[in-house]
Amino acid sequence: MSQIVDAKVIVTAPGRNYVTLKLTTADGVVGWGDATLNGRELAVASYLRDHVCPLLIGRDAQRIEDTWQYLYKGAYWRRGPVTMTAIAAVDVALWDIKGKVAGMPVHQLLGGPARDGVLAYCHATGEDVPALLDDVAAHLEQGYLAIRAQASVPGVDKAYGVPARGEFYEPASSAVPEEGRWDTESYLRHAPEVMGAVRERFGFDFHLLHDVHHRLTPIEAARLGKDLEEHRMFWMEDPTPAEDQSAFRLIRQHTTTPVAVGEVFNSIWDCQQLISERLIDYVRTSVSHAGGITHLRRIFALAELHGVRTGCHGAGDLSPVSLSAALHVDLTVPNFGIQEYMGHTEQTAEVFHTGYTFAHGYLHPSDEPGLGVQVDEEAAARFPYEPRYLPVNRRRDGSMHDW
Ligand code: KDG
Ligand code: MG
Repeated sequence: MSQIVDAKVIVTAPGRNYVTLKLTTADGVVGWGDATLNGRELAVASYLRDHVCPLLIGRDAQRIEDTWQYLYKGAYWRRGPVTMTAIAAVDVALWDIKGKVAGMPVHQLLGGPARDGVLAYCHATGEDVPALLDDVAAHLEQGYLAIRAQASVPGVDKAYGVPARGEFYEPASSAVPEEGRWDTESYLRHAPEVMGAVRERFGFDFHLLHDVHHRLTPIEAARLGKDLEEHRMFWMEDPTPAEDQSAFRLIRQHTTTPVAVGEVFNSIWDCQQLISERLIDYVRTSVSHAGGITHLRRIFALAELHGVRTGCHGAGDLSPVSLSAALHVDLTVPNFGIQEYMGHTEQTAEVFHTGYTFAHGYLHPSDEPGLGVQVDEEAAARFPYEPRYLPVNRRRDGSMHDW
C-alpha cells in the first residue's frame, strides 16, 4: 500500500492557461496529471480542489482502476467534460506514480511498444494559399509525413486554425469571447481548392488532413467529402457537430473520404454508436478530456473491435503532461492511427520539462520511469492565471453558429 498524502492543483498560464494535478505518496513519489479544459479551467480546478482532492488523501495510489470507478460511480452525476477531465487528471497522475514505483515508462505497463514510433501530424497554415504552401514546404523539410492544412477563407474573418503570420496559433485569446463571421458556401467552395493546391504542388507522398471544426450540416459535409475525394485525404475532421452521432451515417452514405471525430467527447458513450456502426474511421478522444489512460484504452479497445483507428487530439491547450501520456498509449494500442502534434510555446516549456522526442515524422515517448515529465512549480508561479475564452461564430445574419 502506497498512500496518497497530498493532492495539489496548480493553475498557471505560461503562454496559455493550464491546470495541473500533483499527487504525492507517503514514499515521496510524485505523479502529474493534466486537468486543463480550455476556457473553463477554474471549473475543473474547483472540482478537483473542493470535491476530489479531499477524497484522495489516504487512498492506495496503486489502485488505479478502483480509484477511477470510485470517482466515476461515486459522483452519481456521470460524465461531462468537467467531471471527466478531473477524473483524467487523477488517473494519469496515478499511472505516472505506478510507472515510477515500478521503474518503468508507462508504455511498458500498458503492454510494451506495438510499433517503433508514433506517427505525428503537424499544423500547416496560411493567411492565403501561397503562405500555406510555404508552410507545408517548411514542415515537409522538418521531416513530417502527415500535415494538417488550414487556410483563410474569403468572407470569413478569423478562420479556424489560422494564426497571424509567424505567430503561434492560440484561439483562446481574449478575456471575453471574440466574435467571428462564418460563411458556409464560401468555405465549401474554397476548401477543396486549397487541398487541391497542396496536392498539385507537393504530390501524394505524404498524408494530408483537414479540420472542419464542427461547422457543417450532414449534407454539406457529405458534399465536402465528395469534393475532397480526388485529393486523397487522410481524414476530414469534425465535419459536423459531434454530439449528433447518427448524422455521421448520412456523411458515410455519400463519400469515401475518411472521417475523424472525438476531441469534444468525454466518454465511451459519446462514440458508442459511431464506433459500433462503423460510421467513422478515426476516434480522436484525448487522454485529458476522456477520463485518462484507463478510460481512453477502453474507447480504443471498442474501436479496435470495429475496425476504427485512433487519432489522439494534441492541440496546444492539452498540456505536455497530456501529450506525454497520449504517446505512451499511442505506442501500445494495436489500432493506433495518428497523433496530433501542435507543439507548445517556449514559455510552456519553462514550466513543463518533457522527455519525448520527434524525428523523421515520428514521436517517441520518454523512456524514463512514469510519464517522463516534470513540472517546475517555481516557474509555474511566475505565470498567473488570466481569463481566456475560445471565440464564437456568427452567420452573416448575426445568428450563432458552431465555432
Ligand atoms: O480548445 C479547443 C482546441 O483544442 C481545438 O480547437 C483544437 O480542433 C482542434 C484540433 O484539432 O487541434
Ligand atoms: Mg480539431
